Amino acid sequence: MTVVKTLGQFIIEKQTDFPYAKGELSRLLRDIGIAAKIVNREINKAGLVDILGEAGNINVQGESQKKLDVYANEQFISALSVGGECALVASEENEEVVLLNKAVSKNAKYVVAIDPLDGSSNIDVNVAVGTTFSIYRRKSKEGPATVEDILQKGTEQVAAGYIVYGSSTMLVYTTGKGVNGFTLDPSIGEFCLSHPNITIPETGHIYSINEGNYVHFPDGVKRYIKYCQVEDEATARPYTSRYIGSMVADLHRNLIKGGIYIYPTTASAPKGKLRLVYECNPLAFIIEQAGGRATNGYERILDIEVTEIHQRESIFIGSTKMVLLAEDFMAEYSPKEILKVV
Ligand code: AHM
Repeated sequence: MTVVKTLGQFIIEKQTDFPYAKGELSRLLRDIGIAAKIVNREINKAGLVDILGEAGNINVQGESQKKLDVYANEQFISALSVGGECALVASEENEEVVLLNKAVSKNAKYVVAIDPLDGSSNIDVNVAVGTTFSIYRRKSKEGPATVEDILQKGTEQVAAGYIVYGSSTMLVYTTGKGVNGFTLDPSIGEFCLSHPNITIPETGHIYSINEGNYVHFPDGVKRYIKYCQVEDEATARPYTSRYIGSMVADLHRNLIKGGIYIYPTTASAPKGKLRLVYECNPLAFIIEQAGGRATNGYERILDIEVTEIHQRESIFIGSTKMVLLAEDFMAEYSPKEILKVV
């Protein structure tokens, strides 16, 4: 008989990894899992938009349709609010941090950063999208939580994860003791452990970058891309180029198969496009826990000072050997001092 372990069972089992745990973090993770299932249900209906009505329209039940990223934001915030373990949320969808239901969360120890629906433009064309989240212990001990509570380096993350809504829906998370992946079984409505102890291959044959921006890339990145494209039997080059344009999906594939994902600085995004707090940091934590590496080409993502919630950063993330080599190209052709002067 096949033994199925659900996300809920797994979280409770793993609570013993933390001898003084009172179950708060477990409940928080469970709340995120619940919201993910609701969001997944709605994403699966996205193709029916012509039948059910576009976002902004009134649907057949007389309810107004919401854009999915707004819907996802509301679902995650409401699950965290009702759960009561989270004091404050920083979301891609909200300019300012959101203080949660004070009555429920007044003793809450945690704060959460989230991108509720990353790569949302892909929804219209039935391509995978994702959610990323980071959990921190709040810094203040009393009173209402403030933005300062979440302005913490990635190294301070207590847990982080992502959900990829793809050909199947998966939730992958870490609490700093390895990485585990759960696939949603729609027939029972549960995330089931499908990928225990995920490790990323030390090297791979996939590079993921939006090459349309090539002309604007730093020289180090241009040279690294050319390196990936050169024929060389010993290193199995040329590598394969794969870019979905949905960071979670690109990262998830590279995590399983081995590869590198790069979103460097460009002319239109001089500090990089992706957001440090709710995109780069959670994914960097996961990839490091899986044995990979995540930097901005020079320094470790998790060590970067956080000064504002929507801060942008460039990222080189994936299989350790590939990221290290890309960093060598950066050091040689785009040394940090030169970039600063430009
Ligand atoms: P979004 O928050 O507007 O969805 O942007 C984030 C996404 C990432 O998921 C993806 O990797 C990247 O932006 C793609 O950007 P580009 O279209 O510039 O390649």
